Amino acid sequence: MAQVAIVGTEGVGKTVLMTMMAWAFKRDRDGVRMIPMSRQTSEHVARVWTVLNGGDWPPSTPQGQLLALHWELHVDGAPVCDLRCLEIAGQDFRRLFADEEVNKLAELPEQLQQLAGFIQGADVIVFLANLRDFAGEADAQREDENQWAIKFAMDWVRRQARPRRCCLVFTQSDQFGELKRQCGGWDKLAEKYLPYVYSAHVSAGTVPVIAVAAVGGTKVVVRDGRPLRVPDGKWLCKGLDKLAKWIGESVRELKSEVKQQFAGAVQAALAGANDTPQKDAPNLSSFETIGPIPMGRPSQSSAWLFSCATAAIVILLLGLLFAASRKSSQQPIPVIVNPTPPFTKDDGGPIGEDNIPLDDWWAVRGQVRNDGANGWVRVHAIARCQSGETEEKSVDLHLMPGEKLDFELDFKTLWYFEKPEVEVKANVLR
Ligand SMILES: Nc1nc2c(ncn2[C@@H]2O[C@H](COP(=O)(O)OP(=O)(O)O)[C@@H](O)[C@H]2O)c(=O)[nH]1
Ligand SMILES: [Mg+2]
Repeated sequence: MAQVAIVGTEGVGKTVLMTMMAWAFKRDRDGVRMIPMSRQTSEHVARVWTVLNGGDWPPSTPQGQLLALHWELHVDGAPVCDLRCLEIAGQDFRRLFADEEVNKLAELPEQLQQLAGFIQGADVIVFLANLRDFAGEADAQREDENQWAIKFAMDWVRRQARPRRCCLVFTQSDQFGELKRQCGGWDKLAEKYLPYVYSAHVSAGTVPVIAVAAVGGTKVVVRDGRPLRVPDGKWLCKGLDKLAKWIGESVRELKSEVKQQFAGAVQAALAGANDTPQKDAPNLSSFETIGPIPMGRPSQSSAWLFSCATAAIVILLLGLLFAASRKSSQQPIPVIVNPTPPFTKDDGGPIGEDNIPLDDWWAVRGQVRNDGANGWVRVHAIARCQSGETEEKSVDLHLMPGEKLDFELDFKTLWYFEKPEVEVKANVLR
């Protein structure tokens, strides 16, 4: 079953959004339904709904606490995907992505590893953002950190080999109607307030922007002599259907993309065009429900040929499985593929003397493929200048069997003019 992850920093509105979605799609609504898959999930929704219905907001999740919510999303009567939301504290999300600690995961606490694994294992990732963290944030550094966390997380997700879908969801949109009108739409708001995310992911049309108002609207009440904005109890929620449908659509598109790739890989294997076709075959592990590859109906006269072809495919697949299982020991077996020679990278920073951008650095890119069991791998590179100066960089990656991930290691302190020699290795982390 395809996996969908819903993530965002603290206060973005995860608890309220998931509760309102679970409540809205508890029964079939326009063909969509969300079925809780754990007692913890249904209990959590009931508890939060009681608080919201009583005209209050749920308490925020304390740092260090990890509550996993899990539903099955059904569209038109059929299960489409597992929908999961981790009730994490946003500090963890920022630490992982804004501070780029995801690059050295093996050294991080269990909880952060779990969060990274959760996002890495998902096929569709919904990134939640509260515009207040961008349009209303007085602290420019915090605003930058919030934006960088989303931008870097999207980069990280989309850098990975298997096909994925991401979307950017503006939560609490009931509060930003006027701002949206002034800017001319949600995409324009993204362009204005999250320019890096917009330029890198939204403008090309690969990441759509969806706005949701989970509680629909709020009213101001006075409690203990202080004005307080609380749900107005009308539940004129907006955007929930759009988000649920986008998720369903994305999963369908991904399934057909994976099917096509898989059919292509089988064809290439049959044609003998590739000596090791299984290495490039897409990872089907998260799409168990895809079913057989459509091959068309054989005519009577071609039935024998069809049976032979089917038998050949079955034998081939069994052979590949057998070979894979023999290879797959208890450890990952990392293989570095396509390491590029170092090239200069310019982030568009200021220009210094001799017209050399001051923020240029050497970058080495490549891919690491796992020919063994599921596990952690450290990609390590040593760059050496002619002057003998060296610099070392590494990144830790979690790889599923057969998975290929891109990596990039940047060397910023080496002298710009001297192109370094770089040696790249990958080792298993225990
Ligand atoms: N106006 C409005 N406020 C919301 C909405 N959802 C959440 N909020 C506000 O955002 C706060 C944080 O929401 P919550 O779901 O607890 O965020 P989480 O930390 O991501 O789980 C709530 O206490 C509300 O004040 C919404 O749909 N509309
Ligand atoms: Mg919460």
